[in-house]
Amino acid sequence: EQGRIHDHNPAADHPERPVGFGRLQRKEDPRFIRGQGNYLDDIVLPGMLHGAILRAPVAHARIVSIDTSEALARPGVRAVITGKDLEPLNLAWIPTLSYDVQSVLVTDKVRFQGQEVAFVIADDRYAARDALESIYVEYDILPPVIDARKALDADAPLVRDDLEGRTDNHIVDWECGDAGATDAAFAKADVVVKQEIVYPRVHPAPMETCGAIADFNAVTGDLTLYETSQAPHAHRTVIAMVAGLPEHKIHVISPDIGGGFGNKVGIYPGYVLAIVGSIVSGKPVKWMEDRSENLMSTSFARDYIMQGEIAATKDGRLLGLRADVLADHGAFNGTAQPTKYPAGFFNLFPGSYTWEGVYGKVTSVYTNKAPGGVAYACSFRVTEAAYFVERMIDRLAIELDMDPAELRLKNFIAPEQFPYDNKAGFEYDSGQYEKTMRHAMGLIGYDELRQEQADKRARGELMGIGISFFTEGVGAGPRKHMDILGLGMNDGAELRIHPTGKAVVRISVQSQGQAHETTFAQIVAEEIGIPPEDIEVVHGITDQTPFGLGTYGSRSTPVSGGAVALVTRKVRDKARLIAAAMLETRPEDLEWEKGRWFVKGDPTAGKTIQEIALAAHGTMELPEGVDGNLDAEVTYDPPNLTYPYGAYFCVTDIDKGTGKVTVRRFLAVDDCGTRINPMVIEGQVHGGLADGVGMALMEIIEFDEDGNCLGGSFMDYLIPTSMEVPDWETGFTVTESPHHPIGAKGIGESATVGSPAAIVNSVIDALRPLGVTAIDMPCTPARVWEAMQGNARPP
Ligand code: MCN
Ligand code: CUN
Repeated sequence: EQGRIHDHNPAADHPERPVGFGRLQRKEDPRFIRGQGNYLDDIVLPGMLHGAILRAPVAHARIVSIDTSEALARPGVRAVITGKDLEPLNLAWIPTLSYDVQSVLVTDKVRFQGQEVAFVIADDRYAARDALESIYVEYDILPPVIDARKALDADAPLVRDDLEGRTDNHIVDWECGDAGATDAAFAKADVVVKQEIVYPRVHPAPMETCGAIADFNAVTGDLTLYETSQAPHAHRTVIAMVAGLPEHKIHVISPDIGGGFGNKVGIYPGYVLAIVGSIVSGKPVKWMEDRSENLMSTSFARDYIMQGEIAATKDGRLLGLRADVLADHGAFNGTAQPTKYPAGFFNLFPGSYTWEGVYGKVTSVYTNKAPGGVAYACSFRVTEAAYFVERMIDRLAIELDMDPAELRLKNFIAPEQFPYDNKAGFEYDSGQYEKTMRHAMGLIGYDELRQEQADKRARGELMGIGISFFTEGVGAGPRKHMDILGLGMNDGAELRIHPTGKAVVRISVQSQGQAHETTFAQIVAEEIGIPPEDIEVVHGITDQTPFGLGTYGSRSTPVSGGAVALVTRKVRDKARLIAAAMLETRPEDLEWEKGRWFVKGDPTAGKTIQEIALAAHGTMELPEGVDGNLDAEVTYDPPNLTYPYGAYFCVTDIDKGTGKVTVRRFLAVDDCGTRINPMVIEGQVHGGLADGVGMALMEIIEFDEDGNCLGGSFMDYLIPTSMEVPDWETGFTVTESPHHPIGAKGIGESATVGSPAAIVNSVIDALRPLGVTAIDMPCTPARVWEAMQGNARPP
């Protein structure tokens, strides 16, 4: 029911041994903490060979020649494959997830540093890697396009001369909102502020890099493909289409995954090369990238240059918001989002507020950099949208000389306005923004912090308080609007209760660390009363699970979670018919309590789900229309996205001498509707907050003017450790999704979406006494120090 809120529900939060929702310990942890996980590189198949990829050392160059003869002659080397070898197989180029094509191995010219040039197959990893040094490639170096701002210049080099008829680096223009209504809103305004906001290129950098093992059986025609994949079913379909192999002969297995964060959604050249390698060698072939390969060539995130304009009355009523974005997609348009959303869900840029008019425009371009753009816990670009609007609100607060919390409180969408049309094409399902905001302000002690800050400022110390109040849209999606490569974004679920009352639920999504084996068992347990220990969750193996689109965009709970709740209810309904026959009564006369059906008015006359399961497989005469066994399957098509949100507060201290930023406190109050496992939710939030500190203060994938990647190792691409993050403070409110079967919304990306703006707003707030009104990420000591000298970019 809309509007139910419980700030804290200890009974649901800390039951001793939860039968359904609650703080259940993760089922997967015993194997992980004992080192018994089974990751891709743990898998060894008999006779397996190893592949290694030769990568381009330059960003833009025509290939003159490739000499592989010395490499082929080396001991242990079985084959060396180049683009020319792939051309007759029609595999030199493959489709991207955005209806572009990407190169598997270069045939014409290199388009980014680190691009795949040749593939060596050898008896072991060392032989394969060593042989790369014996391949001689002659490059004719071309001037690259590195700065997206120059990509559309008339004299810019053409990145994609392979595409017929193409004369420039423009990919697509996209818009949302109402330009006319926005102009009218701006015309009324007392105050208009412009601000450029850059969300730099960052990388998901999962702990486990990407890899694949292909095992092609030439006799049966079966291809077994082990791969680091967030979407095994979608990968199988795409591979069937690309490789021309029959889909039922392809068996994708996604084993334990050591973090995905959107990095494992796409299909990388290495996966295709492992398949080709297995077909040509007749042996299983493993390919596993190293850290630099991962950072330099696989899906990056963001790279949005955003021009913002915000309009308001002088007493702080928001009127209009404009966003004009230049998006750098790299050399191939490989962004992974629903087809109709080429800028992802940037439609969320109006945020949590009411406006008279909003207008957003995104132009994407090709550059000589690695492809990607949609990754790193982004909720399909809501990261960029939320960062944009939350920075703009703070920028306006500075102009109005108004408290940023007060400005937000004044303009929130009110609870009774839901479902709310955000004027940019999305309909928010539910929210109680003011309630959540005030809860967070109480938890952090907002007024006391402002007092402390005033005292410190009087002493010349730099302390900042930053706020971000974000709204996400997760759970793609309704199939009528949302597909990837034509595949509707729905998910299946199958539930089988065995004669002894133990259950197996099969799902189409794939955990990369989110604890699906625990939480999906909890959904079944909540709905049918079997303890979660007795419920096995099967995922990641296409042969054993129903079709569905996989895990990204925090869609597992909103979509697959809905499927699991509904399939369990279907089994429960079947159990009711069987129970009625067992109790010699009518199904309408039965009532459900967690775990059993009993006769209304006679609680002693009942059958547990375990008793019913046994009977369903037994010799009793089943009621008319009921078949034997206790199982069901569904496919769930969600009616809308779910819209989780949160109020985040960050307190920073800045060292005046060095510009070093210390995050002293961080509070995240999240609302993800019904909470399945509060411990897992907190884990998701803690991880996402650490991501936020990384992006706000340390992480960036930069390039020099020749296109050399300056972030290709963990020496240069800095990720936060326990030293850089505070002890997280969390809180929550619960506003159920009115359309989700259990009222749950996603949580997996909320903290990454919400936290960067809170941190950067806090840094700017700390630097206010020095006249600073803006700074771009990452707020490294050097950048902060420059801003302190009055050199912040933009001024
Ligand atoms: N959950 C819950 N109650 C809710 C919502 C979610 O208990 N109301 C639980 C779920 O049951 C699930 C977990 O929280 O166990 C995350 O659920 P959900 O929000 O549905 O997100 P997904 O499972 O679809 O995970 C995807 C999301 C994405 S897109 C990125 S990116 C990211 C993230 O998850 N990558 C991760 N968190 C990650 N966490 C780990 N450890 N590793 C990654 O690669
Ligand atoms: Cu955008 S990263 Mo997650 O959706 O896999």
